[in-house]
Amino acid sequence: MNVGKLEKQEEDLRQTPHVNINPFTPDSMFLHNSEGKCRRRKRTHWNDSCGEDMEASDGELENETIRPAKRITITESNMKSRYATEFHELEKIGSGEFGSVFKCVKRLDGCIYAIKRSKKPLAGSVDEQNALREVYAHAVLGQHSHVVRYYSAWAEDDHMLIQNEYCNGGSLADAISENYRNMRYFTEPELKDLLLQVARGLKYIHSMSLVHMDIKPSNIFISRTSVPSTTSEEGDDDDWSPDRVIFKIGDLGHVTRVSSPQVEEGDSRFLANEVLQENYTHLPKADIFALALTVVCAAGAEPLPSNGDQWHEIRQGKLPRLPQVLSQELLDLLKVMINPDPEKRPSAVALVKHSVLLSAAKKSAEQLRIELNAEKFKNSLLQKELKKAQMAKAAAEERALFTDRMTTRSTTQNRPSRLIVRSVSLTIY
Ligand code: 809
Repeated sequence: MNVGKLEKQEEDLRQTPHVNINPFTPDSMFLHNSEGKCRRRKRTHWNDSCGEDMEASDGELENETIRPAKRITITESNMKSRYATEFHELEKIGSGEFGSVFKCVKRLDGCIYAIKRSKKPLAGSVDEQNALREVYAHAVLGQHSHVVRYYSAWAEDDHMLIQNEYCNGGSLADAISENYRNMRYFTEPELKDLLLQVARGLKYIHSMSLVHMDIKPSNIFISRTSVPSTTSEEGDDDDWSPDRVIFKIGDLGHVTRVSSPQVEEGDSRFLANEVLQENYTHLPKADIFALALTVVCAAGAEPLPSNGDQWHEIRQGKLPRLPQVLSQELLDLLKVMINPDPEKRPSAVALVKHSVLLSAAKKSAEQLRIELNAEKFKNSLLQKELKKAQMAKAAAEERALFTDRMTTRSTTQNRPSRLIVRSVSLTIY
């Protein structure tokens, strides 16, 4: 190799920014050949498939050669504590092996976020890879109404932090526990709505050639939004129709690619047998299996087994016993979703247009119509107010003009008329 060429390569390397390659972006998929080996390739753009506020997203880095070998690990930021500087901690909303989750308000924008703070994993460890996967997945799964939104991630103080959308209704697991205490269960329409909404989130995740791999009630978060009622003619602020419940898929720590996946098994209570057997040929259907059992939990089933005979019975396609009567069509749908043969389970695409869920789909369309009507109503009130204000202003001007005319008539001939001055200025205008 000649010296000039070597120098050129070194210069190229010096100028190449150290930026991680998100393995979940459609672009990076091309970087993996069929054997899953990484190839070097000129990249035409950076992270254009990520959502907004991605810190490594930099439109100025076009046509750069990527350096996959030199990966940026989760390193400590040089800031003192971004967490303390930028956020005000309101309360702890969860803790476990993974670390703690806090409800925080961002000082700058005044908005509330959920921030997970966990011990920084060892550089190069499996834990670090998982943590990075969570961030990569969030970055790609930018904005969908049924996937918890990601805002930022950073490392400091031997910890790593991830800032996500805050869902004000807690987790589905919380809602199920609360129901259990009150001897109440999700009703059939509520179960269909849950199934439809999570299936919509999964359809989106699967459409990006990714799989969640840890669908369960504690990873589904709830956002409650109130919409103003259309019934009140006065547009009374206190008149709100019941909450609209939105289910969102969260905790993307197990997300992996459909092809050449790196599978980190999720919770065994929701784990499909083929995944346990390390057969990864139909991973999206493992999410469908877990979704069926999630709905079963919401329907009031006893806590699911993590192993043993009952665990195997469920994997043979037997639904756990439920304390309420559900329609045969819904039971049949849940049953086919846990079919031992993953190919027989419906895809997320099939689920979102399934006839059994049509009523729920109609209801959510109806809900959207209600919200639209409420907005239209507010808009028409504002239009009326605006018209009133414009008319009042015109009347005031008319009155002023009239008063001016009266004043002018009563002035002496040799003084310039104020009316004329005014009309001149109006003409010039
Ligand atoms: O609202 C949340 N968004 C999250 O990403 C998240 C949230 C919660 C909540 C909701 C409270 O109303 C409770 N816990 C325990 C949450 C955990 C998370 C979360 C999960 C985060 Cl911030 C990162 C990774 C996994």
